[in-house]
Amino acid sequence: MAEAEAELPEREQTSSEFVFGEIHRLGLENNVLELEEQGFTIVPDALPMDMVERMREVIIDQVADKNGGERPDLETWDEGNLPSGCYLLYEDPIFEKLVLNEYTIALMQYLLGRSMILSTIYSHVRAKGDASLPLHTDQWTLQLSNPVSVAVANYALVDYKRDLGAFAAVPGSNLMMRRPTAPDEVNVYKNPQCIPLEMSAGSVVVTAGNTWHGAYERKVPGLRINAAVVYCRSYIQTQELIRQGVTQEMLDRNPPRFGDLVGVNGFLGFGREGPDFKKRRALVGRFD
Ligand SMILES: O=C(O)CCC(=O)C(=O)O
Ligand SMILES: [Fe+2]
Repeated sequence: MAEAEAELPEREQTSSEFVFGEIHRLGLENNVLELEEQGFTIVPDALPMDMVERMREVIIDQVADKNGGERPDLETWDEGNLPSGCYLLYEDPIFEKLVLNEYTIALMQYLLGRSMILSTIYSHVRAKGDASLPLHTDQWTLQLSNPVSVAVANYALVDYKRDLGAFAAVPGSNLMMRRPTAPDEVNVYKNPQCIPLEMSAGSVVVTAGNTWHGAYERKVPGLRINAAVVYCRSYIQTQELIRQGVTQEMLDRNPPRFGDLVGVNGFLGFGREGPDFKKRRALVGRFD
């Protein structure tokens, strides 16, 4: 008996075994329920503080560069109107680590399947005087769907409180399967169902692509900075030119999963050398 068992070839894990294996390993079962019921979920303290501080510095450096050299102070800036941080994967290797955050990856794989790819690492930088961010859904280029094809992990890089510019969301809006349109639906202050998601710096809120979300105004001096990491299914056009910028050095210093996430291990997108059929994987179920 034991011998016969030993001869059985090891079966490859199915995608749902892979996805739920990670959810159970990290104890994220309640987060999955929240994603289904309210369309978003928070993982407190998903990042160490030294990483938060470093990312803030890199983002503020880029903002200063785009702002004619004037560097906004994290604690005191109150003029509003700052540029966003963009293409951050290529700004500093710390963002490579961010892309691989295991809590976010586990929850994103649940939403988007294991073949998901990175779409953008963006930073919304707001200060006193800036308007609130209207409620919207992130599945921009595709009709809303369930399961979704786009989702965002929004890392708080400063503490989120309502009047500090907290992330805003409408719990359960993911189940409505429509985008907000009426002016009172879209405005975070006027929509009675909209709530602030308050959390400390280093926490992440993962939001499905059909959930209504935005952000409150910052009413006190200082910057409100996040890192918004969007992932999508591999057939969606990425927001930033992620795959195009990847270097061998980046692949060498990261685990193999990084290559999958930045889209270099896909079957399509070949040049003169032709397709590598070994990379072809069927996308059949929602967790593939
Ligand atoms: O500024 C925010 O936190 C909201 C940003 C947002 O809409 C997103 O990350 O998709
Ligand atoms: Fe968004």
